[in-house]
Amino acid sequence: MKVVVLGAGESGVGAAILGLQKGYNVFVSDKGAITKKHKQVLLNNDIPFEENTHTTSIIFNADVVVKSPGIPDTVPMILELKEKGIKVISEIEFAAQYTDATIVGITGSNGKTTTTMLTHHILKNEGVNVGVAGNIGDSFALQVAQKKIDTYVLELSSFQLDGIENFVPHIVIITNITPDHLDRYDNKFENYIESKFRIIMNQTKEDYLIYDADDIEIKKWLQNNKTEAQLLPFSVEKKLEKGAYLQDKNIIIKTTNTDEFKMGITSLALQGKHNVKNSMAAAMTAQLLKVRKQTIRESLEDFEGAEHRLEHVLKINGVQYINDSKATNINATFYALDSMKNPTVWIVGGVDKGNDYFELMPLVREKVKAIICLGTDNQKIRQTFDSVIDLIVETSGAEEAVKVAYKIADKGDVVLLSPACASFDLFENYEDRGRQFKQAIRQL
Ligand code: UMA
Repeated sequence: MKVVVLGAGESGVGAAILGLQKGYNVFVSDKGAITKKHKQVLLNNDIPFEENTHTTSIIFNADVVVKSPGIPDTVPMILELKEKGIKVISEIEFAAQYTDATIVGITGSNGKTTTTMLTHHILKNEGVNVGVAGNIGDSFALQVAQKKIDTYVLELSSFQLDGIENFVPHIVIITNITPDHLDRYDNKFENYIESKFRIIMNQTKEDYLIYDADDIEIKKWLQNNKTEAQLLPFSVEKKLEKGAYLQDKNIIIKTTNTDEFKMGITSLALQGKHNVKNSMAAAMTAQLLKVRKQTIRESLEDFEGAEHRLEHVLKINGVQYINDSKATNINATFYALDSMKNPTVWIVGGVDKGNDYFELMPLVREKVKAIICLGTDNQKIRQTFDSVIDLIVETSGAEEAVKVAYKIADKGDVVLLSPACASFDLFENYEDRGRQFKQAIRQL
């Protein structure tokens, strides 16, 4: 069977290695230049590839095409492949065929990395042979090729879900749904919502859907659509018969009619309303996987948090520097600004995915003393906030942004990098942006 892998990044190279291992005739095609690291892996494994072009005569000859998530479904070549009846799947779909591990699939617009890492942390502490993959770290395919894992916790983006067919997680968590990546969804929020819900499309009554019962979009979708999965909602607003809720500053979890787990929210390692929800979802997953209550409790207490997500970097001259580079949409930045307790120098900008910055206006008025733009096109940010923020500075690199912030911030202030945008104009990815930001702070 001929497998063509489109894109030679993290997921493409992983899929190629797995394809090779399964005895397929693999060819990798990348429209851009392949990084040195990934090229070396392809060369070491004798996997044929091309870069800076997509040769259609080879690609259209494939039995199946594994598409990297960064390639939109709307590019002409993908449309043509589909027209020709050639199967185009995601690396997640491809890899899932070759593992019988129990899958926990986590999606949502925000909080999915934290919830994924927290769930992994609990399972690991219990001694489960657990792996973490998806929209995070080493690709799922690479791990399926190289390791024998019993349970995978997968963070799944809408791009990865767009290319699934038979993939079915035993437990799904949908953290929340707010507008994101609309540029890839014809600027239609409903298309993005449908994409997220693909995660449950193959679930049966043996499976579970854990979701935010306070989220209007999730509730609406569930009212209008059918799912076979057993529903386990979580809420910080109301008491629930089954699922997780808050009562007198305690999380109460009832995954069955007879069993109850209770834990005070003040002892949670991750504070804040959204993190209470993330903790509820992770704890319910652990309960379903028969983790002992003591392990769940201890793990929720000692978890150290995700890099680039409201990460406290350093305090210099009484100014706290916070790295929230993972905030690539308005909603994530909303959480970040909302949790600021001190005057904030806000570093924002990058590749805008259809942002409406006005949603942040009340928080910006209340908390932000200066804005530092970190992007190549900052016009929309300037236009939105010019009338309420006196000081808006444009910068074109992490080091410059940090130096400007250092000059502006006074003792007691916070410097917050929470871009609300993707990073691809100035950086390799959000991790690169976060690391460059941290390095610049350490050099102050
Ligand atoms: N490319 C083509 N043809 C095209 C367009 C791109 O060949 O028409 C090539 C590029 O030249 C590049 C390669 O495709 O070499 C990159 O593929 P990719 O963008 O899918 O990146 P990967 O390195 O495979 O990383 C992907 C995810 N990236 C995206 O979804 C954009 C990573 O998520 C994920 O960690 C990785 O797979 C793991 O398998 C990152 C991300 O930014 C963290 N995700 C988005 C987000 O969180 O908002 C969804």
